[in-house]
Amino acid sequence: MNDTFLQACRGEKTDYTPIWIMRQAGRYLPQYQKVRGNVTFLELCKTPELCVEVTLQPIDYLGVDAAILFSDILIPLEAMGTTLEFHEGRGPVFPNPITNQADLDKLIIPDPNEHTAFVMETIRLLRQELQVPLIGFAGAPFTCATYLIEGGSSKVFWETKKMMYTCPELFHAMMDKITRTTTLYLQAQAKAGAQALQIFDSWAGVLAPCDFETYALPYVTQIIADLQDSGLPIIYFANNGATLLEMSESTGADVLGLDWRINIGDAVKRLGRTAVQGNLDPFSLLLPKDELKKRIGNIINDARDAHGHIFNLGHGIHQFTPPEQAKAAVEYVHELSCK
Ligand code: 1CP
Repeated sequence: MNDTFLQACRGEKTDYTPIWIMRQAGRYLPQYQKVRGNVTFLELCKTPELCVEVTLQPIDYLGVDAAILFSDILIPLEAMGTTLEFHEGRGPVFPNPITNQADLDKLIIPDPNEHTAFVMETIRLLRQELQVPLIGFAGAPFTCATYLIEGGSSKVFWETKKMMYTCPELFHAMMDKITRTTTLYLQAQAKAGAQALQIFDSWAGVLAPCDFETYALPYVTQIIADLQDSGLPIIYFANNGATLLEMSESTGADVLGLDWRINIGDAVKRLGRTAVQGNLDPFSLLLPKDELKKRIGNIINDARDAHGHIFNLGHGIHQFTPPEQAKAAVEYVHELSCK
């Protein structure tokens, strides 16, 4: 069993820097496209045998040091009683966005073992197959809320901020419901066999620091406090969150995910004993191999004083990335960090 990733999460010394790649199972891999050719994305997410297959694809091909459950942050939101659709080329759509208290009252706090049994089954099956640790995950409440309020992806988050500023009670009530759902969902993943848990706050960076503190931070902090009993390392990734670093650390997360907009060494200097994960720009995978290798070496060197470093991209791998560039990146991380 390779548990270098878990050692780094705990801030222990490792023989080399472990790496996994955000969104490592997905559209850039022809193996994934083949599976996806026969089913819709939601069918894939709800079929444990297929989820196992696509989770394992990058482990075998890339040689990464951790697996991440194949699912989506929107799955537990559908379990709350919303309608979720994926439109080809447009992404996720919630045709009935939450606009008022009556909409919110219709949402339930689902029993994860009943309403998302397929996720727990995928985790149990994966644990029988894997030789590397398995990361479970969920979206952070703020990021989840944006999809429910906007009715899908957004660029400016008009409806979300409108609700925050003009109907704060409704916004907070909604965050509370998502928070309770997320805590139960992650606790169930831990019980099913996940060995680390990552909370994705993909849109945290659209908030002013004072708004992050009021509208997002307390809910992530609550979830992490309620997960302490699981004993698992918790990774919090606030995308575009360089200005939110100290507040992100205050959540009590064991590891902070970093995007590429900050120098990883500067981030380490601002943190206490929290481990870091990141932070190569996903588009750097397009660089010629010698330049890619140099960048990877710089990140490893800049992170040398970290209390645990897990190499990763600063955000998800782009769907048109040549897979062999990702494979080369994994090899370079292992080679350059080997002590
Ligand atoms: O067409 C397809 O096959 C669907 C593409 C796809 C995939 C492969 C989506 C749609 N989700 C996923 C899987 C997924 N999503 C994983 C597991 C794969 C892995 O990491 O190996 C994970 C961890 C996620 C998490 C996720 N989903 C996030 C957080 C991470 C991030 O990238 O910021 C977010 C924001 C989503 C929402 C989502 N899922 C899919 C789309 C197109 C979107 C919308 C993104 C947006 O609003 O811009």
